[in-house]
Amino acid sequence: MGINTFPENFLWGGAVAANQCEGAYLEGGKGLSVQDVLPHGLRGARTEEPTPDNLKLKGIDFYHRYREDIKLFAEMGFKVFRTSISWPRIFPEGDEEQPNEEGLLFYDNLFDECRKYGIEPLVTISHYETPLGLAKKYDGWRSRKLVDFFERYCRTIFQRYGKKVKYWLTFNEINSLIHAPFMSGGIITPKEKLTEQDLYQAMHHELVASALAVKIGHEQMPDAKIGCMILGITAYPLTPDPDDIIATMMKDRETLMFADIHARGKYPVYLTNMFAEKGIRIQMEPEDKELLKNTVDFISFSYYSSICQTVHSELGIDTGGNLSRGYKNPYLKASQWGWQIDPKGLRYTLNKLYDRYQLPLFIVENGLGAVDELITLENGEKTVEDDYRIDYLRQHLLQAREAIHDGVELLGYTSWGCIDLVSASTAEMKKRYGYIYVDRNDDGSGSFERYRKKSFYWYKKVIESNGASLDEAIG
Ligand code: BGP
Repeated sequence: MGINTFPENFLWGGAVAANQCEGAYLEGGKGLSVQDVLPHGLRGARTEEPTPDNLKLKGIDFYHRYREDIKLFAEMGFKVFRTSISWPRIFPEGDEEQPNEEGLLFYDNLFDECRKYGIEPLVTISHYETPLGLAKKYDGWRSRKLVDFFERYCRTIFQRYGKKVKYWLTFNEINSLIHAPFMSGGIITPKEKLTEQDLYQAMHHELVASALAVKIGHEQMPDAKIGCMILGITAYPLTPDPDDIIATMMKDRETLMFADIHARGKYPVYLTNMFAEKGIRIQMEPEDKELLKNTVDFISFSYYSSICQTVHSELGIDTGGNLSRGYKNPYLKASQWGWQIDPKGLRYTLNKLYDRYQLPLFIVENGLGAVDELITLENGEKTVEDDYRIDYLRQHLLQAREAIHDGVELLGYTSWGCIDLVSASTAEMKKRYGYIYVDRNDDGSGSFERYRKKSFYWYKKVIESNGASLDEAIG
C-alpha cells in the first residue's frame, strides 16, 4: 500500500436506515415502530396513532423500489451498503413467539439483490425502530424483558441471513438513549419524568443485549464481524484553562463509556464511581458480568461535527443541534442546520478511538444535510449541482486517508443517506444527504422519481480510483 492510498479491500459505500426510507409502514405484516408515531422527529411530540404528516410512513418508498436503488448503488461501484432491519417487520409487536415470514422474505430479497452486484450488506439490528408494542407494554428498554425479545429477534435474523450478511452492528448510536429515550430506547415515560437511575438501567439492558448479540452471532455465524455503533461527537476545550480540559474529558466520556464497555467487556471505573457518587444502583443479573465480556470485532461510529466544552459559559455560544450539544468553535463553519463542519476532527476522532482500543474502525455515517435544487440540463437530464456536498465529503475522506496514514485500521466508509431520505432528528425531506435525489417533498408531494446528482458521478470516480481521485479539485 502506498503512503497516500486507501487499503485494497476498503469498503466504500453508503448508509440508510429502514425507518427513514422503506415506507410501507403497514405492508407485509409489519407492526408499528416508535418512528410511526414521531411525525416531527425530536422536535415534536409523539402522537397516539400514525398521522398523515409523518413522512416516514411512506419514506422514499424503498420497500417497493429497492431493486432500482441498489442498481444505482452498484452503478456508483458500492462495495458495501448499510441498512437496518426493521424489527417490527420481523416481530410486529416485538414479543411474539414466531417471526413474520413476509418480513423475513423482504430482507432475503434485499440482501440477495445486494449480493447480485457483489455489494456486501452491513446490517444494523436496531436503528431507532423499536416495535411500538414493546414501548407500550414494557416501557421499552427500561424493562429487562426486552433483552429476551431482542435475543429472539437476533437468533431469528442470524439464522436466516447468516450466509448473506457478514457485517453486523448492534444498536445504532447506542449512546443516544440518554438523550432521546423514546426514539432510541422505546421508553414511553416522558423524558422529564425519568431519573438518571432509570436511564442508566435502560442503558445497561441495551449493553447486555448488545453483548449477547455478539455472543450468539459468533456462535451462529463463525465468520461474522459484529461491531458496536457510537454517536461520534468529539469535544475540544474552548480555552486552555485546565478546567476546560477536564470538562472536555468528561464530555468525551459520555460517548466513550459505551465504546469502552463494548471493547473492554466491563464498566470503566470512572463510570462505576460516578454511579456510586450519584447513588445510582444498576440492577445486574448474575450472568451480566460474563455476558459483557463478549467484546466487539470492530467499532463503528457516525461523524458529522465536533463541539467545544468550557466551564466559562459566558465565553461560548451554544451550538443548538440535536443529540449532543456543546459550544461553537470560532474556527469552524456550520451546515444549514447548524452542525459544525470539521473534517480534521474526523482524523482526530479516528486516531483517538484507535489509540484507545486498537480495534478496526468503520465510519458508518458522515455527510452533509443540505437543501438541494433540482435543475434540468440542456440535454433534458434532471440533476443537482451539489458542489457543497462534494466538498464536504472530499474534505472528510482526505482526513480519513490521513488517519490511515497515521496507522489507523479503517475497514470502510458508508456516507449517510446515500439516497435522499427522511431526516431522523427533524423528520424532513428537505434536509438531503444523497448522491441520488428523490422527488419527495415536506408537504407530501412528489413522484418518488430518482435523479443522479453531480456527487453521484464524483463518488463513482472516488470508488473506481480507490480514493486517488480525491486529489483532483472539484470540476
Ligand atoms: C444519526 C442517525 C441517522 C441519521 C443521521 C443524520 O444520528 O443515526 O439515522 O439520520 O444522524 O441526522 P438527521 O437525519 O437528523 O440529519
